[in-house]
Amino acid sequence: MEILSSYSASTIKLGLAAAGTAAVVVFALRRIAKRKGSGLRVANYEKNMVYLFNFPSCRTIVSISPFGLKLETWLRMHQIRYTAIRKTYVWSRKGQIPFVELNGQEYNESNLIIAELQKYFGVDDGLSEQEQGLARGLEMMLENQTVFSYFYYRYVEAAREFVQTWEFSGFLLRWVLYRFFPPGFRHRLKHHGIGRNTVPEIYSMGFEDIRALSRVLGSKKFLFGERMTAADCYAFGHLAQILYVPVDYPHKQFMREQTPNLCEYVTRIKETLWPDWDQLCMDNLLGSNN
Ligand SMILES: N[C@@H](CCC(=O)N[C@@H](CS)C(=O)NCC(=O)O)C(=O)O
Repeated sequence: MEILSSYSASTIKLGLAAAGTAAVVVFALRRIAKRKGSGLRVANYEKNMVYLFNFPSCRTIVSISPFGLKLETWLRMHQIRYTAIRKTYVWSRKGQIPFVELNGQEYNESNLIIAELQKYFGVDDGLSEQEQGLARGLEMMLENQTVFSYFYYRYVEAAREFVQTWEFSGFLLRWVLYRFFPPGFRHRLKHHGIGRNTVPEIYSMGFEDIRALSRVLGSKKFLFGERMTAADCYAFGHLAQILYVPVDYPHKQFMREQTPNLCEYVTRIKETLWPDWDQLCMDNLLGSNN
């Protein structure tokens, strides 16, 4: 009897210690996640070089951030000189990635960065006013709804599978993250609004967005014809997450079955602008420039 009670007492102590440690780790992670950058990261910058801060790569995709991938694709499309700094936890002043530094100044929020760089480097997509309106609508659809539809899968339903692809993070961090992501994202998506729907509804909203994009593309080479524009970079940033992150998003199957034109389009953009894709994935796999 005595042995039994001392056994259960030590089990309780062990349980409390484990719960305490987990609480401390989660608290520390939340602090890291919320840490905002201060001051410049690149002191000896080269004039007119864009320093892009992004996540490290995983085995099959250059960036697991759709926003970072979009921005880097846009820089490549305009052949703007940039240096990618693929670090795990470096945040902008607003507490997010991606962000850039240019000539000693930080620019953050990917769409605002593109607008600033468009002005600074004098590049323009040459779209008509009507096309600009459509491009804006597609951008808002992708970044305010589609993204949360497929994020629901990777951060809530398949968090464990998704976090396994983060080879740039240590085992312990991945273990904590896959437990932390589902409740964290459920909460976030509930406040966004999409998370109040049933799971099939959340996915079907994403599918309908993808179908709309496929209809706009039709049989054209790019969304607005023969020439790539910023809208193609937005689309690529998100669709590449669905096709190349090795988790079984229902959106992946939807794209393969229902929107083959979009699958070919993603391959076309990757082959045109990212000939070094596989090499970059391997080079940065372990966050080698962390
Ligand atoms: N609207 C932002 C979204 C950026 C974003 O959500 N970045 C994620 C990584 S993919 C992030 O920094 N998350 C940390 C956070 O939101 O606290 C943009 O386009 O730059």
